[in-house]
Amino acid sequence: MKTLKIAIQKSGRLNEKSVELLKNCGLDFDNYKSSLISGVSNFPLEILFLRDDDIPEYVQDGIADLGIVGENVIQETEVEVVYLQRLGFGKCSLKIAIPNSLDLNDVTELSGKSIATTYPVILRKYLKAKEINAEIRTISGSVEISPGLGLSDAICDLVSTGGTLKSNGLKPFCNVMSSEAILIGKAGIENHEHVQELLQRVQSVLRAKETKYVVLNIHKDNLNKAIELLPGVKSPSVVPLADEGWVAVHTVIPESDFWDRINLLRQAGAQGITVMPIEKIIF
Ligand code: PRT
Ligand code: ZN
Repeated sequence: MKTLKIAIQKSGRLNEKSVELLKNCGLDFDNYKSSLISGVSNFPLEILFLRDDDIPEYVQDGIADLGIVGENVIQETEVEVVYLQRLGFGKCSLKIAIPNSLDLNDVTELSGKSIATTYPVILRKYLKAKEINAEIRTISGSVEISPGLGLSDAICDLVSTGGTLKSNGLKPFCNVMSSEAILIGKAGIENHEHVQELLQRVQSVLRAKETKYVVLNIHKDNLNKAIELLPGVKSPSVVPLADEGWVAVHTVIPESDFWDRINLLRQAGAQGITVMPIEKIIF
């Protein structure tokens, strides 16, 4: 069967996490910054290192079978690819921001204003859907300085911490889209045997990230109360301790409500709670 190709960002915000994800999937490859392509020694896959802007089209056209890229770039390039998996990193929002001195209350008040952006396609669709008649000024970078230079009234740009907006005297006004890194594939590739294998590995790594492995000691009298607080993969393992009145409980807990559950377990009498990261969860 032919060797698959996956395109990831060569350098930039998504490179490190993309490489880490693929390595956590057990793929063995060299991550030389100088090379454009790297073979995986233990899986029929080659890794292409590209500019992120090129990845969606390369995947659509079949030059790469798979790709990891921000949803903002996928939407802006209007390609036809399949979303195989949201990856949970590279999270940001595409926002319209306005100068601190500008007082607008409703998005419709953007009508008649000019908005600088490197995302004209997404912005045009957003403005159309809201029936806002604003002028889009497409520029190639440093969008945040354009109101200060008198080039536009507002901007539409990616925001993560909000620090860039703040240091340029801008404030977020409305959310155009939320984005994160996505594993995409060429149409139809989702049925490929090796893609399914890779996808399963990716999902097991993501699942493990969302959960913690927990071991705790509890008196037998309080065991049922504790079990009710533990979802577990199926049901928790209960192991007898040398002290006959006590047991150790082994389970996994979702990261999302981790501290709430731990506090409830302590109130239920749990002691010696040990928490460990999980590498993979395979169903
Ligand atoms: O060289 P190449 O073309 O491959 O990379 P690039 O420079 O075009 O992209 P890069 O590496 O900056 O970003 C890659 C992807 O990371 C983006 O397409 C997004 O999907 C995602 N991402 C997540 C971000 C941000 N967060 C982000 N904060 N991309 C850009 N920014 C920029 C934003 O444009 C603004 O200039 O960071 C600034 C704002 O950050 P805060 O933290 O000050 O709000
Ligand atoms: Zn780019």
